[in-house]
Amino acid sequence: AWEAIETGTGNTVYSGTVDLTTTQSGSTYNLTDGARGNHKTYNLNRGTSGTGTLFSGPDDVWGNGTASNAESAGADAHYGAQLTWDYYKNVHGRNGIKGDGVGAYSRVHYGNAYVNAFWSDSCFCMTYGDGSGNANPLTSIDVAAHEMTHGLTSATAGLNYSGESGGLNEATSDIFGSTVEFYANNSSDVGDYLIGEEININGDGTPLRYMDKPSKDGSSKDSWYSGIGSVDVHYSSGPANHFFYLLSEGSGAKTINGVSYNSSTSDGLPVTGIGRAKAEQIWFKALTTKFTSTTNYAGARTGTLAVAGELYGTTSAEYKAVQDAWAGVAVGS
Ligand code: ASN
Ligand code: ZN
Ligand code: CA
Repeated sequence: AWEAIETGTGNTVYSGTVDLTTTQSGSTYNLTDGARGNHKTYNLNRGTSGTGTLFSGPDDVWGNGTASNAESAGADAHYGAQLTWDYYKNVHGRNGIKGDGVGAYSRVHYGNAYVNAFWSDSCFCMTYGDGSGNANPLTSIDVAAHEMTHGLTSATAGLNYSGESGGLNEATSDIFGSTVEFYANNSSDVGDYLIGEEININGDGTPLRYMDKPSKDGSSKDSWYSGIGSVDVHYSSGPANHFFYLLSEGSGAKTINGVSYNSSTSDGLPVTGIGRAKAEQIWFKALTTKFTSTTNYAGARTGTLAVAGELYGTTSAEYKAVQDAWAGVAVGS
């Protein structure tokens, strides 16, 4: 059968009605993104292995906006992968996770009431559970971008997933989870410095993580300390998430897209932000040209300062902001 790249309609759980890039094969439409390395979205239908079935059907409309329709979470996952691909291509000049234009794939409806999502290097794919009660699939934009970014980190710096490098790996996924959500600029799902605020994983509407003040989640660390390498990587990520917030937005109180933040520093000194657009360039370039599998917090400081020097010069406001933001999370020289 002949194949054509099409623009379908996704009625997502979290992002309203969106355009999805799909493929038409004969009289069948598939959730295969022909414009982005043929990234595919599969329905595991509660299975936990293999790929289940590729979402396909006689029309190019996917889901109905509620999680009770099996296609809806597929539409979210397809959209999140599409946005993340576009973000890396348009903002950072990277063509796909490995930079080779080849797509990965997504699997939704993993297991029964599975309350997590994950990236796997072995399948080069990301997987989403439906959440408890199957009401809140873990398919929001920030979660999708978080998981896909694990693939990027693996393909670049290769930050080991334990100790301080593990915290930096997790923070990289949160940082780009946030920046992709801002990039989406979707009216149903505006950007913020919160992770997982839409999936209601805590049951009380609170997010999984807060980048302006990581300790608000009850477990994450706001600042570096010797020994932080022995806490869970989802909590030792705190200082790097906090660094990224301070570098982007500066210290103090601020409201962005209706969300209020208040970020303080461990040294009590103010930080003047340089804006997210510069901060994300610095982190991406450090990740892809300076960080290695064993980079720790001190190394992240050295790497981001080196990049700030290359991009803006060592006497620039940007360079000073990188110094000040690291000092604000107790990572010193
Ligand atoms: N959602 C988690 C993550 O991406 C899954 C995990 O802990 N492996 O980090
Ligand atoms: Zn993660
Ligand atoms: Ca978010």
